[in-house]
Amino acid sequence: ILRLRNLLAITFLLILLYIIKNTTEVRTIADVAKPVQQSLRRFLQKESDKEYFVPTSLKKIDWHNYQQIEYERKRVGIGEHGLPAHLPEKDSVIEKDLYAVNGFNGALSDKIPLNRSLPDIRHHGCHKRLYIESLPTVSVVVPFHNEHWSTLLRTAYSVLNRSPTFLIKEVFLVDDASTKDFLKQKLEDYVSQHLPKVKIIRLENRSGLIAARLAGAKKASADVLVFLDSHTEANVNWLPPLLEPIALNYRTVVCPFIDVVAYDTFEYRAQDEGARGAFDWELFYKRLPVLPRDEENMPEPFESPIMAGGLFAISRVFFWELGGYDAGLDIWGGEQYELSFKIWQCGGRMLDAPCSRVGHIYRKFAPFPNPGHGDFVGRNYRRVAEVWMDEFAQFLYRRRPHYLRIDPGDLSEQKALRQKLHCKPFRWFMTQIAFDLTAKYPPVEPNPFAEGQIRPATHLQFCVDAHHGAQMEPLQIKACTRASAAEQDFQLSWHKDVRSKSRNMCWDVPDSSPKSPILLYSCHLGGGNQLWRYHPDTKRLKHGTNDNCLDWDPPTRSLYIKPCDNSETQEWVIDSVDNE
Ligand code: UD2
Ligand code: MN
Repeated sequence: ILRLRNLLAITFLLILLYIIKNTTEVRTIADVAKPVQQSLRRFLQKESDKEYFVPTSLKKIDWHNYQQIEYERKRVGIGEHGLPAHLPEKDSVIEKDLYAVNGFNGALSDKIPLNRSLPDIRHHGCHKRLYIESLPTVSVVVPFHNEHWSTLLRTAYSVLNRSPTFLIKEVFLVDDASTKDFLKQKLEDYVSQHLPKVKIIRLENRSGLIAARLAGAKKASADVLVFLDSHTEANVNWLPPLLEPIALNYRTVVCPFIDVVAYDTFEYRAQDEGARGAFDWELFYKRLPVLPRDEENMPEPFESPIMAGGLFAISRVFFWELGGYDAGLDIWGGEQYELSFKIWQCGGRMLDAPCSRVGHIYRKFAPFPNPGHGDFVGRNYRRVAEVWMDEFAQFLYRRRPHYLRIDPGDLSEQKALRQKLHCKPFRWFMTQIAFDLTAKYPPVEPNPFAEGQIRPATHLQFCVDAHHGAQMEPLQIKACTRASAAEQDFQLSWHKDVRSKSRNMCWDVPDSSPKSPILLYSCHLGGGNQLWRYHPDTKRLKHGTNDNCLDWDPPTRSLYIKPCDNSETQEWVIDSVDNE
């Protein structure tokens, strides 16, 4: 009887487990991506053998819209001409609220006209530049997830107002399952009343920007696809410089210069005067200097290894020849590398066009929660590395060993595409296109010169401490502990900076006058304010090139730099120092 009872109990348990397993649905990233992958496959089969745009005339003309330029010149008001703006004190509550949901000043954006004027900050050579009169038509694709209504609409207005009307066939706003009321309920009405060329595409489930761009691109019918983020502003005469190189060679992809729309004041300004896109071996997007010969030819478009991701123009035919994006990429991240590698390795070319400028709001922080798809960025990077980066993938895995434990899903289609298009190896890309990348971002970093806790030689119980400080907060001296070891663990890296070992923060001294504090700032690898050198013989930690030394005041425990002298407070002990 006892045995029978046990048997029954076990059977019952097994049945129960079976029921539980089959009723709780576990959605993995792979499940989410599958429908997009299948529909893309069907689409690509239909899309093969389409013809690309060929210009019918190479005569060059002036494409500026002087009427629009004159109209904008006369405008006055808040945020006009891209000048910095501020809200009155009485709006501070709503300002805070909309900051928190957007990562930028949404309340201020609502006060700035949707068709505001922008400053013309192009290279002086752009004013006189002519472009061929026969240019391809454009479908603009703007993915968005819970974008703030006024920045989304300003994107559409800026495109329509600053482009030749007949070149813009359509503007797709692709809603990646937004939940905000305006976007869900009022957007259709608004655009059908005010912006007839704008069409809205809705994704059923939150699928990410890659799926959203693919959905827009599939509906597009013009010669060229122009992708934009949902918080951008196209500037004067931005379109012809993007289109001409594509008209002349359909395998050329062109990016505009990306300007900064300040997240707090909406000021419009340049981020720099141009750079070539690149990456480091954790796949953070980085920038390399413009080559001297390209500098001489400014504002001629110049080659760039990697696109920033959000803003570019590509022939629709070439985009689909390249298979579009890998539909297995989920939510956000990595698609800029996938497409850039594909473009270069599979017979295309990528340019930055200095005379095309588009402003973009770099958010202060990402306001969206992870949609519950796990480490989608890691998985995306893994997919891209496995398919395109060959033996160089190991340099990513060496820094992020846990990527090797992420299941990248099925890669057979991506690998088949690479074969079919006879794409070149990654080594070719690294030596011919991104040839100066490894000098600045070496795949294998030389060992740090010294590392560990850093203590004043006279008070070994104390340590320099980053105390979870944010950017621009000063470093402190605290009791050495095991508990906050990560905050006391530093590296004198081969970049000659002193960095926190657990996060990308460096010791920075923006002001070199005596007793200036040492601040935390993200490592920029550029020396200057972050340049440090340790001298084991004298125990001095020298900053910059002005003969300043790390120093402290034992009674108050404050930490600062001072001109180097013989005082004992300038002596520091570091756990482990490489003496070679
Ligand atoms: C940069 C790119 C961005 C993209 C990203 C990496 C620029 C200026 N921006 O980050 O275009 O390449 O790197 O993937 O080059 N979105 C969705 N669904 C989502 C998440 C985002 O539709 O689940 C939309 C979002 O509303 C925006 C666009 O995708 O329009 C890009 O997202 P972002 O602005 O958060 O990316 P960003 O600029 O930080
Ligand atoms: Mn963006």
